[in-house]
Amino acid sequence: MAQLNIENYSSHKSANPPTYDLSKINIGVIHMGLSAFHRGHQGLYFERILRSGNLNFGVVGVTQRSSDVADVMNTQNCLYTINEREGAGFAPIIVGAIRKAVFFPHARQELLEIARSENLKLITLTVSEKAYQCNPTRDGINLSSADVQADIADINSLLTFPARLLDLLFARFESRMPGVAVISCDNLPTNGDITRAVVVDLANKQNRTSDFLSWLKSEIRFPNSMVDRAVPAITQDSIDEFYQSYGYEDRSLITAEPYLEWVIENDPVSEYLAPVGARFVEKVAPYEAMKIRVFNGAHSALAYICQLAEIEYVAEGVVDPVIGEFIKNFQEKEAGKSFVAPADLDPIEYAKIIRKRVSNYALLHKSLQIAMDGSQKLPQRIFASTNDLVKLGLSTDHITLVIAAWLRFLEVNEKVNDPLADSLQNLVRNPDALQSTINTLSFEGLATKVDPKLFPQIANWLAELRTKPVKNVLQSLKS
Ligand code: CS2
Repeated sequence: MAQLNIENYSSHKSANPPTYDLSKINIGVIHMGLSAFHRGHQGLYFERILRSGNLNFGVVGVTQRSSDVADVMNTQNCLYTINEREGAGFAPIIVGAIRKAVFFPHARQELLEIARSENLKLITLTVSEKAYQCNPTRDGINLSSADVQADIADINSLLTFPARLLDLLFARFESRMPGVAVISCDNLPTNGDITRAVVVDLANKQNRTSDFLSWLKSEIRFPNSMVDRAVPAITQDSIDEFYQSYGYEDRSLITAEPYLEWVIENDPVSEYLAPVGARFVEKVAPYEAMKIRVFNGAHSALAYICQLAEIEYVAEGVVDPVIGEFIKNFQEKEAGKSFVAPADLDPIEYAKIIRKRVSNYALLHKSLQIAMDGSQKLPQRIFASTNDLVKLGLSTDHITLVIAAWLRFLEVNEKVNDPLADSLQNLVRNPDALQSTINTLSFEGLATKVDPKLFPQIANWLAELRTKPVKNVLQSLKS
């Protein structure tokens, strides 16, 4: 099988290859967390800038916990394809924007050089919700390989992403280069403010000089941002299917929905990103609330319900009459009413578009993938809305059932992919549904606590889910 690489990419005309000169690209962006989401989302914005003729927006993608993704990308000179899929349609584009893919502990010196360079404009992040909790023993990596021995003293103090980010920013400070924007692209409300807080907090803990601290506060911008595009994990079947149609193998293939959105708080980088489709606004918070509560909240709700109903893909769940109706009511009657919507958007219309997007079966978005890391996602996707509904005196019938579905998911699965899985699964496995609810939802590791007034309602749903098929429980709500 011919694998995509620098020698052959331009011959794959039907996959829309770059026509700019790859050798002339300068690195202008450091991206931490080389996820599929980054490649399918921000990677496309940077590609559009390059295609518009500005070759100063090459990206160095940094992996954090293992070199795996970088290794695969390096077997194809970091070229990869984004294949937009809807129905039977394929719309590929070969992306050249990522010019380097490296593993932080192996490439620290090179990254420090880039951090000091004049052309650096932006540091972007997709490090996932849990990374902002900064637990070095959990997020760290095992550094025993010989090639990092020389750097080991420094690297040992550089296990978390804030420590690494601070390391890069300090190099920039020392080189007296102008500040840059650091843009978090993780699904967290006020993601920019949180990033600033963890970095400044760490700088204080490390007793950094007051000069550096004031430079950090005045020169480094942390605009909040809202990102949107479904980019599921790729499967070998999709890679094979793509090969059959396009005649080359892409081991770094990305399948994505056609929808693409990036809303960023006003920042000088709008000069480059606005012309390629990013939206700049004064306040991101209302857009973020809408996206996280009405889209991601529904996504998580579907994920747990599908898991309990043994439905593999969320697209199958959302078109099921019983589950689809439940999700619609969850969005329209509860999640969509829990916050003040952006002035230019109607939550009901928005929710309808989301259900349509989620029903895109060609994405093969697995309910199990979305169900992972629930303890890191539900606080902002579900618990915050729940508490706001209580404050507003509105119905919580659907949202409490979603919380119970998560508890049941934790309870019945032997292995759950979640940093708090061990503790939570231990707590939830209590025959008394109320005790199980109280113990699990009061666990100290959860960033937001659900209002205890709702524990009996959640426990009732949990008791129902313990004895009846999930769809029967959803139906009982309807009648
Ligand atoms: C999903 C998101 O995996 C998940 O938790 O809810 O990745 C979702 O697909 C994106 O946020 C859509 O923008």
